[in-house]
Amino acid sequence: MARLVIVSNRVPPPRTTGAASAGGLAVALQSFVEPGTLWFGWSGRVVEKPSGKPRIVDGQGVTYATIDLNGQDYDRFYVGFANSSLWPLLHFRLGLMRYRREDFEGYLAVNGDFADALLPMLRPDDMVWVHDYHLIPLAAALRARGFAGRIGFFLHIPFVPASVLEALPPAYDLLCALCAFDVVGFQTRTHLADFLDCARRFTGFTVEGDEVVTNGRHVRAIADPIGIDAAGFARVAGRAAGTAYIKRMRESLSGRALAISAERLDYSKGLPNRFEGFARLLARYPQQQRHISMLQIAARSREDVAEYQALRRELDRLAGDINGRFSQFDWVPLRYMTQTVARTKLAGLFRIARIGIVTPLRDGMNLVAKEFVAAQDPADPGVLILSQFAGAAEELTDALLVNPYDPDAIADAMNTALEMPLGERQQRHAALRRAVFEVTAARYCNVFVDALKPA
Ligand code: GDG
Repeated sequence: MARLVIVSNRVPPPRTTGAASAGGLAVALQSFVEPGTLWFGWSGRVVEKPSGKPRIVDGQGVTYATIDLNGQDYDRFYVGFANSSLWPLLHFRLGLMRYRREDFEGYLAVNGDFADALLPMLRPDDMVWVHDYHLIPLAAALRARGFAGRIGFFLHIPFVPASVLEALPPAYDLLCALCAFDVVGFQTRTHLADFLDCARRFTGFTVEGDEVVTNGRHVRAIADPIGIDAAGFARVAGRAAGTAYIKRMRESLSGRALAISAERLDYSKGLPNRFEGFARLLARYPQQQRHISMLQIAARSREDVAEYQALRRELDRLAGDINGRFSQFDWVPLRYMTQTVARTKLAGLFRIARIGIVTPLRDGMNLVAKEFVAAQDPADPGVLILSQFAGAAEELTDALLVNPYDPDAIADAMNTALEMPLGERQQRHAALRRAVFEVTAARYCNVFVDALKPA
């Protein structure tokens, strides 16, 4: 059987269990990789003179190979084009997009370095599965160096309509680069349709059904929503609920309902609006004061990007405002942490929460929404409040769907969730649970790999 080669910007530490890793990609793939798989990417290290030779570590039969970056590459490729141009653009935030030609050149150069380091490790019949927006030019770079095997790409974040994409100066180059893959995968049908429309408009290639035809080659585009190991997460959550950590949490709540949010501290996640929504709940529904405690876990992320530093300052201020305004001497409404929490503890916290609040302004999928659902006790489940602009909203239609730009809508949904009778909570949760147990991480991987297999 053909070997699977996974390429992603960051490579997780070999087979960790329960370690704090606040990224959706690693979480979904870690459980799927089989012995024999090669996983290649950046080590996360910045050094003065990278050797260009991969460092190889074996973890339960999986080979992890990583290379280092130098400071200039890190600035241009990672901080620059990937996280200051593509990330905001593909989350519909043109006002935050910063583009510099040298950043794009650095992005192409690092993709070339990835291809140089990976190529000697590849066998002709390998299936290469490339992940996410950092590595869009990798197929073209591998092809230019003579690799003729199958290469697929999955975009974890949203794809945008042509009227948004056209703001990016190298939009044409990126679309051509995407068309160098054999399979291109997206989280939702909406992202897929936007990609096909952009390919048609920007490149002049023809589109036939869900395929782009480029000089006789066919690029197949698929929608393949990512999921979680739902049964595994439910088990971990159930077990965690009995631990001393969760017992301490329950004691600290003194019978109050817990509302929980957890994510990377990122401007796509809609944190300021959510904080304002919570403040409006307390102001407009004063009867809920003292009956609710909100826990926001916002794991620090991309601290070298200026927008993330600004967001952190804004959240510090908003959290202080809310607690200054509403706290009583024996009740603090908002608990705000920027450290990561171990995965098992997080699962236990989800389990005992009465409300899960997931309100990104845009999100490719959002796995936290799915984890929250899986973690609930079906007999007495919590309520999920979910942004209509998360990819997950296409599947999780029985959540309380809100427009995350409207803090009053968030406040109303929180009040509805607090007042929701048990029967309705159970009904909604049963439907959500079916969806989360159907579209799992394993299904996501199998669908992609099946599409990538040679015909
Ligand atoms: C990208 C796309 C897409 C969060 N805080 C902690 C922690 N987490 C874990 C969550 C979840 C993962 O990190 C986050 O996944 P998301 O999907 O919610 O978000 P992104 O990191 O932005 O991921 C996203 C995803 O890729 C997969 O395709 O869904 O749309 O943006 O598993 O539980 N984990 C621990 N401590 C924390 O404090 N241990």
